[in-house]
Amino acid sequence: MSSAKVKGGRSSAQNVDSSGIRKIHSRHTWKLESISHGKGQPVSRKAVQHVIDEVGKRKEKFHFSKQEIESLCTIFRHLTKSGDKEKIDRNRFRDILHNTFDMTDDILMDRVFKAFDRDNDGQVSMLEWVVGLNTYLRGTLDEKIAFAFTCYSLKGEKHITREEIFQLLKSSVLKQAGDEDPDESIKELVEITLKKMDKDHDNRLGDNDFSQSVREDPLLLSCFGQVFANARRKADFERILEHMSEQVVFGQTFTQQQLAAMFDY
Ligand SMILES: [Ca+2]
Ligand SMILES: [Ca+2]
Repeated sequence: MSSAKVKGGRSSAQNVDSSGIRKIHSRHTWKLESISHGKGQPVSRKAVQHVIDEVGKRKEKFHFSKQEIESLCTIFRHLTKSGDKEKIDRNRFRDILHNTFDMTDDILMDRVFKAFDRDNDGQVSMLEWVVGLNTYLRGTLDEKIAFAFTCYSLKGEKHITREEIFQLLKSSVLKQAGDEDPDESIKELVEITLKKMDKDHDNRLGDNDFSQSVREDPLLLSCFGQVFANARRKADFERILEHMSEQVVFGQTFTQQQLAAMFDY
């Protein structure tokens, strides 16, 4: 994608027909007109440096470059909607998961929120945003297995119970239903799932059961519903990130208008 396409004002932005930036808004209203100019604060170097330092102290492997982390911080600052807010609350985070990554299941969006909210203060900080996206967007299979398992174990315990499997399957299966008695067919599905995945036969899924099953059949990573970005929206987001990070390398930053065009909803 050429930077010229994105740098222009409203009219040239509307002409963009093949860039990721245009695509990410394909299903939403293009809101450049409604931007109040100068709203929000640009992310400070100090804040970005803090995130980069903290990320450097963590044990897990990091899949973002420094430029990309800076871009993620810029996006975060924009998403908080107002310069004085330091964090994203649960409702706002769910909006972001829905609008940016096409997630739809309320229960699972809540679980993804909880997986991001590492310190459990009910909000996602800039650091938690970057650390969460590291797995959510770019995690290795191992990291994704651990993330999905955390999301699926609804009570946050170390196993997924039969009831939880029922609840999760009910929530994802109902959307395509038409069945006379959906509960009955879901119960059957629970038994099939346990038979396939409960490797140690204790009538629930531990992280080992889950991990072993997903290794045998990677499609099982999302067996209880969507906990990662929709593939197309992930690619859109990655394109934006790539473009922003190129600009960072050349010492430029995205303007509020450009960010608003991508993320205002
Ligand atoms: Ca938090
Ligand atoms: Ca088990």
